[in-house]
Amino acid sequence: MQTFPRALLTKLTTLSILAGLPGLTAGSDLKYLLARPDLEFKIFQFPRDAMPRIDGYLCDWEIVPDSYFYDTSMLNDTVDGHGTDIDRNDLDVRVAVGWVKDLNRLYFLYEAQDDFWDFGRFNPHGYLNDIFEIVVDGDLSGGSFILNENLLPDGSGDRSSPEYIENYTRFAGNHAQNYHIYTPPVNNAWVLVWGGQSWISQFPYSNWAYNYNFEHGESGKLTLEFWITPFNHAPSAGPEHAVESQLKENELVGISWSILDFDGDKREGHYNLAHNVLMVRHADYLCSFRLMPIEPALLPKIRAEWTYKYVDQDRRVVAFQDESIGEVIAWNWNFGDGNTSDEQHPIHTFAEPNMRTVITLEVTGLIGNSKRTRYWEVLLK
Ligand SMILES: [Ca+2]
Ligand SMILES: [Ca+2]
Ligand SMILES: [Ca+2]
Repeated sequence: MQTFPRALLTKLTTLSILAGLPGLTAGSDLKYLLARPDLEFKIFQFPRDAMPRIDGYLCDWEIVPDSYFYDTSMLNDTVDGHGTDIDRNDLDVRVAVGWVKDLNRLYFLYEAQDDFWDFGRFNPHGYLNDIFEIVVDGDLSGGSFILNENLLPDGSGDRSSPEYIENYTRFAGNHAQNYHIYTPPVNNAWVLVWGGQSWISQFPYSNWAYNYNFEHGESGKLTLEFWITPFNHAPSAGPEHAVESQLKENELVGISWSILDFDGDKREGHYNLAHNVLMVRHADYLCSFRLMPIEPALLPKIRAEWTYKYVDQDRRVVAFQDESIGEVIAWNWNFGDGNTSDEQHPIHTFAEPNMRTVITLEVTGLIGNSKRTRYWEVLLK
């Protein structure tokens, strides 16, 4: 495998975004640039007719198999010294990530049992809350995305310096995004976006709902359901200047989460999935998550589907693409002009102009047939 220096790779990614090229913008299996390269995590694909409703109720996650849930055993406290020896009476969590094909959204389910829910006030550390923090790098660009005071050109570490503010405003969170999610928010926003693009926490770029029944200081179980939109470029200038990450089936995105458990006046733990807390500021330390196809059990046994593209609309040459679901053993296309084809993906030239074509694909599988006709869609000049 050819390896690129990280800086070059980031530059190549930027260039391919600018050029509108596929390849490095998404879909590369660059796992060697990520944390825990021995593991691949899965993102569940919801069928379109079973998208989660963001209401805090989890009935729509019941179709998600257990293999998509990542629990406390996947975490490591690399900050407060617990390592992987996590007391589940102190904190016990379960997380799943989902997506819907052709929507650039990542859905999250977060369930947590905490012995002391800390929220709605400032504690002596200056932190607000129990926090569920996620970082998403939709195109695996990698690289530092939150500027640290130690990385300032002048090394001053002064967060009020013009250089720091300029760098932070221009670059923090642009090519990977960090969400500090308050679990739960009470008198504050639902999330602190760590960077200049707070607009990504607003609808229609995200949406969220909680379900819990406890007060500050009590124990209990919290459920949080939300989605976010990943961006290859999310500038502080606003969404009209942004570039969404295009989520594609079977491709990888970088994700990690960390959980900051405050129990009263002290932090009990700072657990993270990447097993490296650099994940909170640097996208080289995220885990690889694959955008999975729909689970076969959720698909119809057989369903005819097809799309088309004009090869040459003036010459009436049309390419047909079979997108049927299920195990198909035979295709039968009827082009409505007296011609048929038994190819899977035929290219057909129509002899006559026709604004009212009626085209049918019938597929045959081992367990039955399915037919899909489209009326007046393929326009022949
Ligand atoms: Ca729901
Ligand atoms: Ca706790
Ligand atoms: Ca807590």
